[in-house]
Amino acid sequence: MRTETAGGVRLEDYQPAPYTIDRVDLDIRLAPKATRVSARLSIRRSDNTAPGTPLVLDGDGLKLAGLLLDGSALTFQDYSASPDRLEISTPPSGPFVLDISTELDPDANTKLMGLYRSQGTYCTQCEAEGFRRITYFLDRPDVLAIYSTRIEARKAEAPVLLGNGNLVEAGEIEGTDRHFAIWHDPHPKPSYLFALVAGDLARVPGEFTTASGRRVELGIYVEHGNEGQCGWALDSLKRSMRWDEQAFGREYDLDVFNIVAVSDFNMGAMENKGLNIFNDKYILADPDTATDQDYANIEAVIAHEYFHNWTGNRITCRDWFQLCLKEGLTVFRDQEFSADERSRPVKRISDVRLLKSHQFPEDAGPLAHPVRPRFYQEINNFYTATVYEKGAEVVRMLKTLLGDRAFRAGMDLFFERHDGEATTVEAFLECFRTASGEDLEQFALWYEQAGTPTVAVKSHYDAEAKVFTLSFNQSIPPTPRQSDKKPMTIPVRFALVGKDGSDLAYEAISGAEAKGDVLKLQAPEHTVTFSGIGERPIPSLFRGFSAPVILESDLSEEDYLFLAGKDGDPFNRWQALQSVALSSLVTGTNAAVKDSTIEVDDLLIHALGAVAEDESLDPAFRALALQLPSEADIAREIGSNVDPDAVASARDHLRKAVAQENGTSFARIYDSLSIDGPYRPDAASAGMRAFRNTLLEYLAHSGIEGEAERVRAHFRDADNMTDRLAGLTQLVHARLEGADEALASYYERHGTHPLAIDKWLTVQATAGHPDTLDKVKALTAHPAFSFANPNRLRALVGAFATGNQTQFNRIDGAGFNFVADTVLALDDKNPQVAARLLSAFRSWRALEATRRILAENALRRVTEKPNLSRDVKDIAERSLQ
Ligand code: B3K
Ligand code: ZN
Repeated sequence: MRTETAGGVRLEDYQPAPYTIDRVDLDIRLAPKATRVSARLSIRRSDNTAPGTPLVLDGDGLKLAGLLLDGSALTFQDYSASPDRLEISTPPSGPFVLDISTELDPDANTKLMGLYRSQGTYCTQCEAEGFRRITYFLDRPDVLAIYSTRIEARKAEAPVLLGNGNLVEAGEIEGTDRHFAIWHDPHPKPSYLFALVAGDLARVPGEFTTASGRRVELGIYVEHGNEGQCGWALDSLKRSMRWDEQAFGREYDLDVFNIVAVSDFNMGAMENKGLNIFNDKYILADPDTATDQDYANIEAVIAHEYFHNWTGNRITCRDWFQLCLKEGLTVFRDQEFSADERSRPVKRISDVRLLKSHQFPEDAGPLAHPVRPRFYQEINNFYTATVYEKGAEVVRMLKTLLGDRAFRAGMDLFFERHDGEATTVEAFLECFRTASGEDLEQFALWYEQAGTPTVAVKSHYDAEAKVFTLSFNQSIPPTPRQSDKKPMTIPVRFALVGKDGSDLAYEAISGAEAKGDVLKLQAPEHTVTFSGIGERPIPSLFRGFSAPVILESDLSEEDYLFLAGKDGDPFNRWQALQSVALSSLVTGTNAAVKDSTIEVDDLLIHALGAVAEDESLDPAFRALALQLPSEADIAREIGSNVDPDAVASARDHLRKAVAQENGTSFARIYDSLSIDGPYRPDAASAGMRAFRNTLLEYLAHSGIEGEAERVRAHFRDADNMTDRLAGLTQLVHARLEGADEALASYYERHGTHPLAIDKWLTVQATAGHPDTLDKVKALTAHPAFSFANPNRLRALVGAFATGNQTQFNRIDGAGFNFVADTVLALDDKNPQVAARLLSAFRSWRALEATRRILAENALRRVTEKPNLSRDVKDIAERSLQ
């Protein structure tokens, strides 16, 4: 698949595989330093392949220990083998069997790709190209085979042996201390979905009966002692299984579904067929160590991986350019699941916040790429917010444009037509075209064009003619390798809001296609006219964030504040307040840059106070509405020449002003909020805590006498992690008296729980204080920190790089240098995690000149390392482009 000569892989070079592998029989004899993998591959020539065409299998760092073709040894002229490649020069023209033995050293595998050990447990990670680190293979997603896996290990070392599919046989090997298990997966799958786990693990059992009556045994496997932290994950799994039946008509298709939690994992989780492997962060939860956000994340990730069983596994990707076909779609599905399980508007706001904070900066910087890229150097660098989150937005827009029924019909057709296939974005869209009759040619540009479109809107009301006009203009900025952009199909869900807050009816509409409350923009400019409008309306546009665009509107602050109080769409109420806060924070930043007084906006301050007081609103919503745009949000809005210190000053200033002005009311509301009974992770209780903790943040930064004591008490009296962490964060970030003692007492309580330690590291790494970098450096030597563990590394260095705008972007460049040094030190050991860390530089060009030069120097220094990994090299070079 990889065309090394071209220096990367291109979509237009796609060719079907010259050979097909129908069956894979693996015999894996595990040993920590010398694992023997015997792979029997049943291979045949593809239809259009000329007889005698060489067979080239992928490898990555492999040691060949044996090779037979149809049972006979090959001579040296018949094959060539290197760690990265095995070529059979003239394979038989009919079907044949290749027996390949390789020898692996799982203990030495620090990349955590292929077969490795985590806390003594053998486990695998094969997506995207990890299977080639286990055996030579056509390691590409369009080669679908049926796998049988025999796993053998020392019984004492690995009493539990797990593989994909159903267990067919297990037993002891007489006269030895070893045992085995044979797993068979009847569903053809690509190699990236292969998995095995072997270790001394505890099993938390469950069961589920599918709609058609199949009884499925569920198992969650964790390290001994963690059994009590799996209840929420198991419950989330059962709810996901039911939801997929109800919402999409998708049933589970094996007799077992196992999940294993491991503590060393490069990402969140992996959807291997019938054997999901998870970062333990997305499994383990109890009230004392997990926050409400952790509970919500676990629910979402469990659902996401489970939903991949259909969108990803049964229907997979033809090639890695189609990654969004499984990822964007599956994110959309998990978002919908969480929305149904929780509050839909609150979920939507959270998702949009994530999109804006992660994907918008990516799309605006040097790493911008289309939802479906056309070129890559290293595919692992394309598991991005653009492929996942923007990919999900594209599916959501499809639903908005086609309507619920046609969307579901399109999905049904996709499952019906492509089950068992490795397919493409085009095939996916074709199902919706067939189901709806709509032409989706222009819509498909959402997959092709990178960059966030801007939609500028001007409104005009002619009272005499009773006509209201909206003029739309769309533009898409140039992005790397894409300078000219075509206009896109943009769905605008809208209403014209009258004085009393109701949606006004209109007699006729012209200037753009409209279906119900959705306008379809297709041209660079549209002048949309509404007739029969008896009063000047305030337009509420992009309700529910109906398209991932930047809206530039001519509404005044008063108009926005009106919408913040009256809009029938909760998302736009939130958005309206954010817009006002953002523009006020940009003005404040400009003042801070000039060292002049930062004026505060009284209207905004009162509006925030009113939201806090409004009991008709869901507390979870009030929490979100009260949270000011982040420093990164403000920086993005400013766009260029950003001074992160000025941004932070403006934000701190506004936060303090809001707190002081509303202090009495916030304190009263805080006191009135109490949650009776033991901790429960449901959305309503979590929303209440989020609201109370948001008020606490304001009070902590208010400087009002007595409030520091409130924060100390909040920390001290907390009976759950959500509140304890909120108290700790405010004590540390607001530098209140007692912060150090709180850090020490937290450590004493949670020092043996790695996931709780991660939170302790992150609180310290994200404090916007001048001594933070020194503290972070010192923490890298703390016994609880481990450079080799991705979770610890992300919690400390990752959080510093992405969650601490002022200190990562320090004016002396020390923040950049520290992160660059960490990337360099990590590069040989775990390039994937190193590359991800380096992408924290993605917005460096938007900084003011001094910082910009220092960031560029740090990036250049990274590129100079000899033998730099392909992963890091790709990110560094694209960042500098
Ligand atoms: N499919 C995996 C991600 C694999 C990342 C490989 N670098 C998890 C997920 O998206 O569900
Ligand atoms: Zn996924």
